[in-house]
Amino acid sequence: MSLRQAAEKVLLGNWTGHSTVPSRSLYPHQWSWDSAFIAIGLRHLSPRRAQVELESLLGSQWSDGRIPHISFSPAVARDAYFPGPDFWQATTTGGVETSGIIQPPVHALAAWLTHQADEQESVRRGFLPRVYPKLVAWHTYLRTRRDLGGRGLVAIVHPWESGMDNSPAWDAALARVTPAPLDSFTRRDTDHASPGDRPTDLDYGRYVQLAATYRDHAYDDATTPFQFALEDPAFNALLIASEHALADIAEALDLDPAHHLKAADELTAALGELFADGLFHARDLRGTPVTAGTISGLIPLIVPGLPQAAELLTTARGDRFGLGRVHLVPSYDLTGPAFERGRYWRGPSWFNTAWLIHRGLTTLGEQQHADQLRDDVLKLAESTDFAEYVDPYDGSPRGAQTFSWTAAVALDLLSCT
Ligand code: 2M8
Repeated sequence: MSLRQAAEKVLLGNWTGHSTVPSRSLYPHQWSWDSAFIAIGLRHLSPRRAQVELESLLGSQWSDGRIPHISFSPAVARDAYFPGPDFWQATTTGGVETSGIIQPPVHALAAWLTHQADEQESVRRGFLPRVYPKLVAWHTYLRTRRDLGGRGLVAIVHPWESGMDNSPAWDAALARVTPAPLDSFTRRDTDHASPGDRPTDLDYGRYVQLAATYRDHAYDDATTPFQFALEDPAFNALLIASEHALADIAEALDLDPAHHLKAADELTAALGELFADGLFHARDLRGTPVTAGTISGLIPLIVPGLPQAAELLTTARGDRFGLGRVHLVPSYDLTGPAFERGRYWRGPSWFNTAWLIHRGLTTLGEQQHADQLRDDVLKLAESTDFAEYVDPYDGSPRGAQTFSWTAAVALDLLSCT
């Protein structure tokens, strides 16, 4: 079977009829940023399905504009994943059970790429006119309700909102949180993945505590006493890339793109304040400066016209991230004190972040680095049976296998020859 056929098989196997689960075992519902990456790959298999994937996710959007990080499937046992719907207690006006937190805004970018895959089919189905207002409402939620620092950047209020749950960048902020008692919940993730690769019980207790506090304040951003509030470089960089995509969508709809370009410029200027010593760093709105260097700090490479791009590229190629010398791009500084080659977001390399860095390198005209990264993604997707993530030193598989976004980004990069 060719790599293309194998990747398609994974996406077909994880398709539920209107959306795709990240993994049948570990993550049996629809995840927000996973769906965006999945659509980017799915558009090569079926542009129509890619549209349906994004539209089904937007079907779980809240009336305040937020896109929740999980949209729960009623067909799956309520306790198959923890925290499940009974924990979050959040149901949309349309009756969809969801979580209450969010994930990085890759959606407008995914919608624009999906449209471009088959413009005729997109126009015939009225795809852009339907999704554009919802994507605008999503960005408006982020830029108004989530500018908790008042500096024009979006803040995350839970490590899960970054998509990089266990990153060392959150360690100091998390240490301030009193964990929920370990006997008050039952983890499900360690039934499916090696406990040594996953967050510790102590960290899980803190995740549960932060989510419960938000829930107990009805997910109200104005009144919740957020113990954890940080401006994350990747989250904001993805919002900028998505504002550029909204400008493209607006133009395709004969609307004025100017306010999206203005938003992108304002966010890019504000993001610049997070740059120090060759890398972007998260800003802790409740604590001291974050010094941990993570892949999040490199992801601004995807921002068109980024003033710091050349310095960032030097950091990516240096010893801390070893671009071209280790597998993909490690999630955390290889020389950092918290580095662990196998543990969740504390060192191993992910395929979705490699796709983002590849896009940045391509835009910058760094074709040799981009091609090398692409070849590594394709080789590892095949050798690991589409692993969730890999050891950056030997490329061995970690976490779940037949993982959807791994198949999706491989399918997308296969088409960039
Ligand atoms: C991981 O996050 C979930 C919580 O959302 C978990 O650990 O249970 C992260 O890798 C996240 O980025 C991803 O979206 C999710 C599903 O693939 O799994």
